[in-house]
Amino acid sequence: MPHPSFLRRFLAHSDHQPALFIGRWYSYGQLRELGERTAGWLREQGVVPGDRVAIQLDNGLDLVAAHLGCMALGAVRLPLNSHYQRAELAPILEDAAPKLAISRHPERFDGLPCHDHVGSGSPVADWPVPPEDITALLFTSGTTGRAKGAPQTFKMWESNLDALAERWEITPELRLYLALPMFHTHGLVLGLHGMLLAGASAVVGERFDGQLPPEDVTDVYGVPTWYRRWLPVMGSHPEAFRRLRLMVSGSDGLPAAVSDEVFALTGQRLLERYGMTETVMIASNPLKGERRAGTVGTALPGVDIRIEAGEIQVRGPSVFGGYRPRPDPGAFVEGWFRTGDAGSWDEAGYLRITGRKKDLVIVGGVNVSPAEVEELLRSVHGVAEIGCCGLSDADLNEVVAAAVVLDGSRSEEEVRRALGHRAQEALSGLKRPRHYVFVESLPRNAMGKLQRARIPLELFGRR
Ligand code: MCA
Ligand code: AMP
Repeated sequence: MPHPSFLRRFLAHSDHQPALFIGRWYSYGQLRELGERTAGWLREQGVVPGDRVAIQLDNGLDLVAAHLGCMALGAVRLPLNSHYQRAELAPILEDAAPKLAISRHPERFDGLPCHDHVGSGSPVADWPVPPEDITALLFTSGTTGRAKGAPQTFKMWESNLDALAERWEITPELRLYLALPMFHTHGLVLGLHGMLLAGASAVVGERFDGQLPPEDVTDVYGVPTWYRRWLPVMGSHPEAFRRLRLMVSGSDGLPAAVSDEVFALTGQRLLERYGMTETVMIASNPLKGERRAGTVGTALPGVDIRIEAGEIQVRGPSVFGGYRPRPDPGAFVEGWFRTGDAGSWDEAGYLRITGRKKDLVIVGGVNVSPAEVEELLRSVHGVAEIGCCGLSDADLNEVVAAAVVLDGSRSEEEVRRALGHRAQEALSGLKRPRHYVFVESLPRNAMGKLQRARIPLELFGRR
């Protein structure tokens, strides 16, 4: 079977070239062999091309092996946030129906065969085009509360990664510091696949630890929270950042003050870009031209952007084909994907993100659906109604806050404690409300629909 050029290009890099540092260096040849042996093991577990394989792992060799194994076999990766608890995983597993899971937490995967490590089998070196070219299914927080599956094709990724490579001048000489979790587009597609497609290399970090970036990296991809947390070490070790070729910020709005402080300390202007799981990257500031703080730059080559009634809409070869298995008829209008982000063009033709038309809270670069949090906390005894929103936060940009109406059966203190316990057991850390307020009623419109956008000012007295 012919390989799509995405796979062909990955397979063509010279065997001895360094690819990833994960405790030690792995060359491209070693990565391919790792993938082929993992594919053999997956086949022994009954996985066939087109089957979904759930991967709930932190950055590390097993995660990379699982991804490459699926590619070598033609299976579909189902990357899952490694922090997700059983209640957050259940609807995703129901929709994606994976054949098996790989996770250090088998107790989160009721009834599904779950392995806590990746195994090794006799090599399978097919690297086929997966059915419909779908190589991964990425679930993204829906505004409805239920995460939505966005199928990812090699074609989407290749066109987008080539556009980024052109805009950011990505060459095989580059070395990325890759500590973003490889279960989101940012770390998985731009980080891992962006480097492996270009024949470049990456030093994999298990997570962002606020320490200096490794000495031999040239590029860093991060979220605003990273750069904010890095400010003290930028002050004490500016040369460790000054020597970098490129520092990219994305996934969440970069406050101008952070951008300016980084610049003052290191002489580096963070390059901000904008993307979404459904579209991969949409717009970016330039590598060499003016990087305008407060904007996300201009459309990437091949991407069309329009602003309709204040909403950013996108089309082009890197935009996905629609949610699965639950299509959302409102996701596209006249062939344009509706991002739910509000935007405008500035005087230089750069895109500015001015707000969100969707009910979404972004915590440390991680999307949180307030509706999902409400759904998981509503059943706590003593709660009559609950409404969640985002409140600004000096570390994570935003955190989740909850306004609660009591039903009178328990005291405020008891309900507060019970909500804390429930959040601890049902929600991953960044989704847990950090602020609670107890109120008589929630803001609703004439139809009785909860108006989350009014909660911050009306019930917490701040944004
Ligand atoms: C940490 N926690 C999480 C996550 N990471 N919960 C859910 N999802 C996560 N990804 C938990 C911690 O375990 C902890 O829980 C609690 O949240 C907060 O602890 P904290 O110490 O502040 O967290 P941390 O471990 O330091 O991590 C914060 C972080 C990290 C450095 C901001 O989450 C991070 O690197 N985020 C980047 C996210 C990202 O890649 N976003 C891209 C998606 P406990 O209290 O139980 O210990 S958006 C995307 O892909 C689009 C396409 C785009 O434009 O890029
Ligand atoms: P996700 O669904 O996880 O792919 O997150 C996509 C969302 O992250 C977008 O719809 C935006 O709301 C937000 N986002 C990504 N990059 C930026 C950015 N540079 N500035 C502001 N918001 C961003």
